Amino acid sequence: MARMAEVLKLVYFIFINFLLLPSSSDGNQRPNFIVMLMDDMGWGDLGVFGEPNKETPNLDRMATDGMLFPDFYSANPICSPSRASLMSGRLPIRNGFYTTNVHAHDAYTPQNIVGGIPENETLIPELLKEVGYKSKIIGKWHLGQQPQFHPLKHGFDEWFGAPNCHFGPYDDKSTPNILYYEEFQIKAGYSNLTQIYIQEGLDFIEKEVANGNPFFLYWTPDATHDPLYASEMFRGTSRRGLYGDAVRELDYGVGQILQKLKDLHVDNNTLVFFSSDNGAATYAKTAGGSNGPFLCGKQTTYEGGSREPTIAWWPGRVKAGQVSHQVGSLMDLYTTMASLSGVAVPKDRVIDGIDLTNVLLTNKEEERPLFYYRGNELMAVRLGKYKAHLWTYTNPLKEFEQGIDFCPGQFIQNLTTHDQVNHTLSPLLIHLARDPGEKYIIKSHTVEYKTAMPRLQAAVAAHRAKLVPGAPQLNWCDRAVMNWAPPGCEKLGKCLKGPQSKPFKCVWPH
Ligand SMILES: *[C@@H]1O[C@H](CO)[C@@H](O)[C@H](O)[C@H]1NC(C)=O
Ligand SMILES: *[C@@H]1O[C@H](CO)[C@@H](O)[C@H](O)[C@H]1NC(C)=O
Ligand SMILES: *[C@@H]1O[C@H](CO)[C@@H](O)[C@H](O)[C@H]1NC(C)=O
Ligand SMILES: *[C@@H]1O[C@H](CO)[C@@H](O)[C@H](O)[C@H]1NC(C)=O
Ligand SMILES: CC(=O)N[C@H]1CO[C@H](CO)[C@@H](O)[C@@H]1O
Repeated sequence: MARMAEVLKLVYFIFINFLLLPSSSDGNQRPNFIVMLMDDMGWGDLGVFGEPNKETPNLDRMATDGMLFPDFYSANPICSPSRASLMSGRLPIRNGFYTTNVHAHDAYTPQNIVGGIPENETLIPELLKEVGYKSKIIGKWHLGQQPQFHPLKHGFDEWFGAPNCHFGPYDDKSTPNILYYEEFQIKAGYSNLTQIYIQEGLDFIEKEVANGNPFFLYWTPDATHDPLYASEMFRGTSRRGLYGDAVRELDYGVGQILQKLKDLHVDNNTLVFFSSDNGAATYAKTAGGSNGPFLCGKQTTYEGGSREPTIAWWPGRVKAGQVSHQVGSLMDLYTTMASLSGVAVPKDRVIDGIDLTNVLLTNKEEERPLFYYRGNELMAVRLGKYKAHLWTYTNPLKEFEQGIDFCPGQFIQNLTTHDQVNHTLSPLLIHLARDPGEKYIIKSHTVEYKTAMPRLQAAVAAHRAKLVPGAPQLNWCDRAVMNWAPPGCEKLGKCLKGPQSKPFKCVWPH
């Protein structure tokens, strides 16, 4: 029976592709987009970036067949602000994904967060919809817990996944469950969720190709975020333990999706980006990922916080085997997808993403400043090969003494400070090409410093002069907004009664 269905499916798709083939090879057709965004995966987790166990054959091949970006960043070293920036093309300080409760502290959208993505931010699926795209998000959203912030209210046609993180414990008493994680349980590191996310992705691609729609798939599984998980097929297969099992399963998923595009003959018309939302969670020690040669990890504005393992793949358009040292940002995907699909980005606001079309098609580089924010503070800036630290800060000493270490095995005098140190008057200068690990601070009396620093400071001044911070979305929490009675709970008979509304200022410990 199942075999029969498979055969019919195959016949159907051969037929459909026969019909579609002439238009698929027409270069003027709007390309499909797939953004594969991993969760807490580090720059150093891919074989192609030097991970010594070499367990990512599909990603390594994707890089060989496409363009590798060693100098690519997320807009923030933590999940929700990073994701909000990818979707809106704007820094968190503009789209509101930051807190003013504490100076320079990280904030995100836990289940009790009141705020979320503002109604007037125009997200990439909303832009693409104007020119006929169908969009689907599979996996983690993290742009707000309350229903008005959910993906279907912000341009996506379909959503399979959760509004939030999958860490519990969810007992339906102090913390209600997140619907999907109740249905698809993670038990002691075992879950079929990545397999389900892969299948959802393949089904969506098949459906939209059959319908002849240009599509945008935002594929964002979370198996590499604590609590880690992998399915039976992958458990125990990595030399690295459970984290490696999760990476191997995701790598397998990437291979499945790219193969599906080839089988449907839409590979030449589909731009696929692979990246991650922030640096690896170094505080998880050997249960987390690797940031390769970079300093510290997630939560920080050292390179390990936001350098991402990034690959672009577009057979026939992006030439195989290239490396681009373009200083790129996940926010650039917004502008690039808009440009390639022929839709204008909003003109009434600052868009921080730049158009990477020329980078992709001709491997040209464009100089641009990159701003590293932590919460409400601009901590560092990169321009060309130089980075200036305006502030240094890892995490509070008290927290560190309890064993939470964002920079395990790494201590750099004056740079990895537990106090927030303001270096704005004489920023700490690093040459990132000679010194990717940020080990050697260039002395302020040198000619090199005196030559490089004014350009970095001019970039900061220009940025600050135009900056109008958005209203902070991550200041207020309230247990009443938690997932007690999410949309659709009536149908499942799973609505819970939540507590009375009692807003309080969220506590952000670092
Ligand atoms: C959205 O509205 C808020 C509140 O009126 C305003 O501060 C912000 O600038 C607006 N954002 C955009 C992108 O128009
Ligand atoms: C995953 O799927 C397999 C095969 O269908 C099943 O045997 C197993 O119980 C599932 N595991 C979990 C954790 O749901
Ligand atoms: C895709 O592009 C490559 C390289 O230009 C070419 O060899 C191949 O035939 C193209 N495939 C299709 C299905 O158009
Ligand atoms: C950091 O130092 C600069 C230069 O002295 C100063 O203008 C700024 O107010 C300081 N920032 C804070 C938050 O103290
Ligand atoms: C530039 C800077 O902050 N330098 C400091 C580095 O750390 C030493 C030792 O604590 C201080 O003496 C320097 O002033």
